[in-house]
Amino acid sequence: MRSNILIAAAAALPLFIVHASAEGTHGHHGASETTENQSGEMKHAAHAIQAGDLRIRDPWARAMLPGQPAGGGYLVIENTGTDDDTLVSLASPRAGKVEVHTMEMNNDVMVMRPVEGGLAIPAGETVTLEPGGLHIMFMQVEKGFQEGETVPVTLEFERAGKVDLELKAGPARGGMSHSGHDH
Ligand SMILES: [Cu+2]
Repeated sequence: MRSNILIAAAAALPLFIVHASAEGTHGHHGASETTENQSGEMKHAAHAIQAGDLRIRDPWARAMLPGQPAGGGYLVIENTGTDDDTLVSLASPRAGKVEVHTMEMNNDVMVMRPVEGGLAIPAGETVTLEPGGLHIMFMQVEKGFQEGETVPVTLEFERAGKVDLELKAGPARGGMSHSGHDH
């Protein structure tokens, strides 16, 4: 699984993460978005939002550390219909700018880039935004997300239209409270 390869690669390297955005490049050191435990301990209220043919579930955001200017958000989008859709834009009152980013290794550097032209949600497929891979990036965040609070975000899809969601802020990076598979 591709994201696991990225995680493994990231764990083995001193990380330097670069946001390659349209407004220029800003980078930050640290394990941003890459150290999430992938084994699924992060359980969320099993609620899903239906918008047209799209089923959106497991929305959550990462609580942010003091001084952290950008935060990650994650969710799963399932297209149960027969028409492709596209996530064309995102907005949140908590962030000056919200984008969908890809994350990949490029010459030992973890690079995040905005998805150009919108994020395709093909008919019959499920697109997962998760730590280490595709993610929602909240940028220009004035007040960092605190664990336990909810972060409103509006997704706009080409076909399904606007969908309002709340992302519950989970533990900050490095502060994962789960320590095993046993609940
Ligand atoms: Cu990002």
